[in-house]
Amino acid sequence: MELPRRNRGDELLRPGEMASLRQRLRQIAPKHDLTTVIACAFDHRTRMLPFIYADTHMVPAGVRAIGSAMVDAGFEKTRIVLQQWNKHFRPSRMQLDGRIPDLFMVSSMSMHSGRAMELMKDARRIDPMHRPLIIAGGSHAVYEPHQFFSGNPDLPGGADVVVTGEEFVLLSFLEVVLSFRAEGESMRLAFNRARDAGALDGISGLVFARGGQDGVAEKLMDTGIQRLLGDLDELPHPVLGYRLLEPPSGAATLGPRALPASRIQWLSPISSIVLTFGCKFACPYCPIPAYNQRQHRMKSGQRIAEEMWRLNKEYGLEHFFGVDDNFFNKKGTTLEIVEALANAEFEGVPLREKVRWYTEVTVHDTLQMKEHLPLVHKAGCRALWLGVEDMTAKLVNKGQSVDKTSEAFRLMRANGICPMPMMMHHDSQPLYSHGTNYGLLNQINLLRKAGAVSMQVLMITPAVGTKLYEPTFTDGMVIAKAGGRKAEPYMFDGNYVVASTLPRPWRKQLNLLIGYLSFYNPWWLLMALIRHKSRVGFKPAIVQVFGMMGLIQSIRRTSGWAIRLMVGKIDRVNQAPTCKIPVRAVREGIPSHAPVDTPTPTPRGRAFPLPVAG
Ligand code: B12
Ligand code: SF4
Repeated sequence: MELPRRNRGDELLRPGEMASLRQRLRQIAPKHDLTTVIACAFDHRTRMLPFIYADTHMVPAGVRAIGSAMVDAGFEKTRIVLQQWNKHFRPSRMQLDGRIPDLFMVSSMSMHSGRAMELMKDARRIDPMHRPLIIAGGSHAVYEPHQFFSGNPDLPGGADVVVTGEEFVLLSFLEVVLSFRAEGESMRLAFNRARDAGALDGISGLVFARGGQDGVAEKLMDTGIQRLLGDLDELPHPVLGYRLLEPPSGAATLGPRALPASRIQWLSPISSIVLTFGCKFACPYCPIPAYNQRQHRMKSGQRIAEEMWRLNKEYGLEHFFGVDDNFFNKKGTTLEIVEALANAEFEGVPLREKVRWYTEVTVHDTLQMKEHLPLVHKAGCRALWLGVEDMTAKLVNKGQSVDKTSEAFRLMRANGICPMPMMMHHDSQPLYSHGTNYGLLNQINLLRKAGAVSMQVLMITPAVGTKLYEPTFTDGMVIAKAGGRKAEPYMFDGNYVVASTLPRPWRKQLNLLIGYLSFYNPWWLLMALIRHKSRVGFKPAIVQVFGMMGLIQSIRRTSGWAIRLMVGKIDRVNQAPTCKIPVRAVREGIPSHAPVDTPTPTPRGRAFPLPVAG
């Protein structure tokens, strides 16, 4: 089920709304002297191809954005802890500025949600008088906020409140809670009073518990879908978040100081950066268009240039990864940004001499931009990731075909931009097909010939927040257990075969590895070295080295699962995860974030199942 959309015309915040909220908070912040720890949940068992380097060498933009928003609003005493770098961090032992923090925030993707729950459980070991207010956010919170709560009195835990939106929702929440906070009072007590007074009901983008004892939710209140920030120039500056990082360590506690600016570029040589959000396509396995409520949101070219320049100047960052869903989505907007980047100059130095950037696009839109690719290169772009999925467009059609993909790749290479295809493997695709382009190896071969520099192959997996999510379960495809091993959340990352109608899907698991092996191997490393005089230079060779290292991890991590799929008993489920805790919308109607079949008490307390949407 996709996230519902707000009423037409009411999807976005009013211009200036975010800027004035930031301003108001700055006025009240000095009275409150809050300390905050923001943890990024990360499960190290997910470390393999195709994300093996980016997962730990690019500080996630989500926690940085929340950190930037806190500092910008005047709450300077904030620290960001990455489980990527601080595997043994224990919230129950954290101290910041000599005291237990007022706020403990956790950001998580769905596949890291097991770790996120452990972090919150550990934070709840702090004695109740001093325990911080626990706030969860990030993409898991957006789609399955109920999973951050417990309804089981024997296993209390989870968050006090879940933010299902972005910076604006968090800052609005803090503004209201602080307006209830008496001097010296804990944020948790202030939150309880604000919630019980109904003061949080008007903030769209929250889920919190009502009733029950601490850590055990009797029912959940859903305040609805957030309004999105349309003009991304109103966001706090990303330079602020980098100052808050906890240095990597094996300790359970926090260090006395944040990571010095001089070490940032060594630990996080790639910087993710928000440029645009949204995509005009509507692929049924993708939650992005619905999350963005079909809006295309952007920063101005000038703002992007200034951000890159400042991040480069303050931290030496040279490589930027745009977190775009489809950067070439709207030609006019794209041209405005790339022209600004190509022409930007600071302190007499052209920006393009200082920075390189990379992002995600589609084949269709790359061809629309073909005459502008020299400008895109001039602006500093050196690689583009493209969701090719299936070159024959049998799985999904977003304007790609063998000829169009090959043409787009050749044009990119000719302009010094590395094409980085992302493929999807599925039940009906064979490993190899005679005389057609349908097989996985056939397509990988075609992509390599067309100039692909890297290769990503993921197995199609049920993605929460999509039209295909529930049907994948009800069709009986989703594997709950194989050979006695449970398919845990961290395995729903596309690298494990966890959804298939085949009786023995181990072949699919093996196909993924064979696909990678056909692309990343010593032979193609040698070829890449021999051909280094092309416009993309040594980049393909460097990618081959990382690819082979990642492949070793992929083999190590997924072979055991392949064997279980081959010889073990496979148990499948035919119902999508539901929420046992009743969820209620603060206003009339169906709660926006409740999964299908969740009990939803009406304002009069009657329970009825949700209709299947989408
Ligand atoms: C960059 C990226 C990556 C990078 C991450 C590298 C890094 N270290 O940053 C790489 C390439 C490694 C990656 C890999 C994967 N990714 Co990815 N990725 C993205 C992408 C494109 C951008 C993320 C980002 O930085 N966004 C910008 C920031 C500012 O937004 P944000 O993270 O959403 O945070 C905002 C809010 O969520 C909120 N928020 C976030 N945290 C918190 C915390 C608190 C307390 C609060 C209050 C609010 C809050 O406020 C933030 C500011 O607005 C998103 C899609 C997207 N456009 O967001 C997908 C996305 C995060 N990826 C996704 C997935 C599924 C994956 C993979 C499993 C691959 C796959 N099958 O697609 C792997 C997992 C790898 C791993 N081991 O972790 C999904 C996650 C879905 C989910 N339910 O969790 C997303 C959302 C794409 C999608 N399908 O919708 N990914
Ligand atoms: S083109 Fe990419 S971002 Fe757009 S809907 Fe399809 S998968 Fe999602």
